[in-house]
Amino acid sequence: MKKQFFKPFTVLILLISIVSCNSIPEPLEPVGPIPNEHQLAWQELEYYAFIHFNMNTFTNMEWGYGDEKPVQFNPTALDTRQWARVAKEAGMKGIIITAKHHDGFCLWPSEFSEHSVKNSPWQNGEGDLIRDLSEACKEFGLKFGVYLSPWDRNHPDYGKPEYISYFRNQLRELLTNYGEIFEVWFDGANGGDGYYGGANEERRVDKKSYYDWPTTIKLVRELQPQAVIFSDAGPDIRWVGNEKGYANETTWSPIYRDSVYAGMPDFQRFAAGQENGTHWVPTETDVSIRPGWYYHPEQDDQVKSLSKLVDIYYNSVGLNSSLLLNLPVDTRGLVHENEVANLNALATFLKTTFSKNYALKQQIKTSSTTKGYDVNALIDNDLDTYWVSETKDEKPTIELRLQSAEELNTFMIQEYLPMGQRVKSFSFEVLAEGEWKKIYEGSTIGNKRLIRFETQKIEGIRFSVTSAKDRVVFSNMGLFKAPDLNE
Ligand code: FUL
Repeated sequence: MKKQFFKPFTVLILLISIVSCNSIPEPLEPVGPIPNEHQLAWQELEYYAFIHFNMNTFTNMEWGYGDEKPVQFNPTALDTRQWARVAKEAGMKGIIITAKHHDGFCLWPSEFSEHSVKNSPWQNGEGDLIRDLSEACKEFGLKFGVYLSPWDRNHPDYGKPEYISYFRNQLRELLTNYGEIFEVWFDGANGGDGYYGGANEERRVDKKSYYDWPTTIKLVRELQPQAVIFSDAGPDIRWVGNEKGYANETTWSPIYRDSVYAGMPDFQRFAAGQENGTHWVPTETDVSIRPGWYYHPEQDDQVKSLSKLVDIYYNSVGLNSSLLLNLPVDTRGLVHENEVANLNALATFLKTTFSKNYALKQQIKTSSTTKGYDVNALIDNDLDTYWVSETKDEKPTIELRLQSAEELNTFMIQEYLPMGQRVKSFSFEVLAEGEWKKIYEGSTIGNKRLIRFETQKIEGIRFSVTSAKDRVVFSNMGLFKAPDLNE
């Protein structure tokens, strides 16, 4: 009998599998620690508001001693909807409010304290600012977060174990009664002199052991599992290491960590993160729009200018961080007009800049591509699709040519975070009048890297990774034209 090696059907199957084999993406393993789903969702927010408004607003202080009287809290025209509207129009994605600062005064009628709005003249003691603001945020489609100071200069038990139960009871109230919370903010400043129920003394605590942070963190997880927790070293997001609005040129999201507590003294080593860190804990850049965190009338003309705010934006959001911009609400209970003007100017600047991505639909080529991935994923404005270089390509390069030369000044690139942070160094060039010019050499990328350059007519760009932990995985790339900052 004659043997028939290839039946027509078998040939067809073979052909189909050869063709489809090329489009099945090669499996990819993450490198190092990676963000969890809540950190990933947080990462996309990028820009949101801090509001410092509390007893200090009325005493014209930054750190109240704790001996203030609830009667002093008396805003004349408090309107949390105005705060939310301002934040929304500014392009911010949420608001974090100082529910209790170091002086211990509570913006909600806590069952566990008399030192709260319930004993103030505001709304005859019937008000609940946390409720009002959480509702305003919901109405304006903003996320809502709370700052609860671990230090309490008013409470008689501060420094004793009893205070920790009080602190957790308060946290439970905040995380139970006001809907979904996106971020819980624990300040590192704690321990020192204070009123402490009339003791008027110095109380130092062991920041690491006194608060028993693991139990408190567990409580947050139980009540608001989607919330990210901020402190100097996380657990979920970490301090950028300064209050000026500037992240490090090198910013690794991974850090080495063997413990977590608010007020860790060695936070400086976390500012840049560590290439081979063990935990994914990205930075958050907190900065006030005025010199103070709280409102002081004498600072009315010191609201940061548009160009300063733009600089801060590029050096936080554009350096693998998120921008938590503080608005000191005034004694009326409103975001001051001077803030509103500059916030709106920033919103217009950002909208004008980023609404048109000149890289879309342009010709793009790369030095290599892992089988099954498409370079066009870089210019599809979709965070969930990504391009992968080949392992053997140690210096992957992306080159983009514009159909016609354009006057541009801004470049953007994003790593695909679910696969970990990989890039260690890169260089960026532009093609102008037929010549390649090196514009910038940098280190890490992470969630987003923004590069500004002098406005010039360019024909294309080249982005080269000069070292990486493994093959690189990018989700998006952009070319933009920012308006001139003539101030
Ligand atoms: C610091 C605090 O001591 C300031 O008063 C402010 O709340 C700032 C955001 O964090 O550590």
